[in-house]
Amino acid sequence: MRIIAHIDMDAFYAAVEERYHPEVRGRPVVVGADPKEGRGRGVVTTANYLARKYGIRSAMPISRAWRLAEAARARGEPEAVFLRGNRSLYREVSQRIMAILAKGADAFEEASIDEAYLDLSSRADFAQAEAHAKALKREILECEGLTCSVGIAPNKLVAKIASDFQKPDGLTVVRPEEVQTFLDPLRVRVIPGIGPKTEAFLDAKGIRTITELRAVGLPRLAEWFGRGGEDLYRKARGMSESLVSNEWEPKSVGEQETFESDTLEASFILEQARRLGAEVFRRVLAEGFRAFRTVTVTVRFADFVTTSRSRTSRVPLTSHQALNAEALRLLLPFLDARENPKKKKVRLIGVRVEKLVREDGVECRA
Ligand code: TTP
Ligand code: MG
Repeated sequence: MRIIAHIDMDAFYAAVEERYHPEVRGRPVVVGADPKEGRGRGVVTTANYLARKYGIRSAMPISRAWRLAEAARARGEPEAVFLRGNRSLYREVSQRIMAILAKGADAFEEASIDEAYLDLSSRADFAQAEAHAKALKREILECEGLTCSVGIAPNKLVAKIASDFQKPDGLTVVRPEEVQTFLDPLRVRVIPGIGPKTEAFLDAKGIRTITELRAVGLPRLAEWFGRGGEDLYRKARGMSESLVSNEWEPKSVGEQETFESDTLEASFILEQARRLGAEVFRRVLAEGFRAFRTVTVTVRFADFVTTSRSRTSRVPLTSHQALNAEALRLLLPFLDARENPKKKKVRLIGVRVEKLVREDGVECRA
């Protein structure tokens, strides 16, 4: 029998800000773009739980978050603090947390800056695994002053759903015989891989809970989702064999920027692309890689239509000049008739690299 834990930090960036800036502690905190008194562009990166009470959420336009905060203030509720964020600090704190989590696990997988999977199968039973998780939560609170939520289950899929079940500061244990009763009443959206589009599609068919999803036969799911149908069929039953892998590598490094105003001025856009490229390359090196093979450029137009173009080189690219050359080559068609015949203005650009190559020359899984 396998015992897997999934740990996810609570309101991670906002919680780190509260920890390092006592003056914002206890107030609603929003990390993201500059709100500029409601005229700001860009989005919310994360918000603490007090700010979430105002309806503020990750990925929401910062201008909307500002209006929600203003409305709360008008009702006499505490004023929200808007912060730009400090990624290198979050990365540092994350590395210390990962070191705590990795200790004593049979296998460890860093799944993102604030989440990890642990294989605890060598523990005698779920009660032992739960005791281990409680000790980890205590250590993270004592050493870093931060809370997290943990799910413990027979596999990664159910552990991830369980860690989200009682946030913040939660601990949810789902034993093998409890998996189906745990999942059944939940909304289909909790299943990793079901995003807003799939949720809306299923909703239109009257399928809202996992119980309802489980009532749909495999042929019908295959008809709707092709190869993904079988995956969904298994997920609805809490089935997943994927391993906790300590060979995890970040698959991509990227940066994006929303401009102050929409523009089609080539010199400005290319300069921003160079700046993003330099930052991406700096992070590639900082994360222990020496090269990459794929460069992707994303362009969001003023009407929010968003397009990406990628190119993969046969040989590893090892300099920021090479990154810039690729990025500019991919970007230029968006500035003229080739990819932008209507001369739409650009709202945002992004630069990302993938197929990263480690210092020791091993190429990471894409
Ligand atoms: P999450 O774990 O999704 O969110 P969270 O930790 O802020 O809140 P929760 O308590 O619900 O887990 O993401 C972790 C961090 O990653 C988050 O603090 C900010 C960052 N992040 C982004 O940079 N972009 C995004 O789109 C999201 C969702 C998160
Ligand atoms: Mg989190």
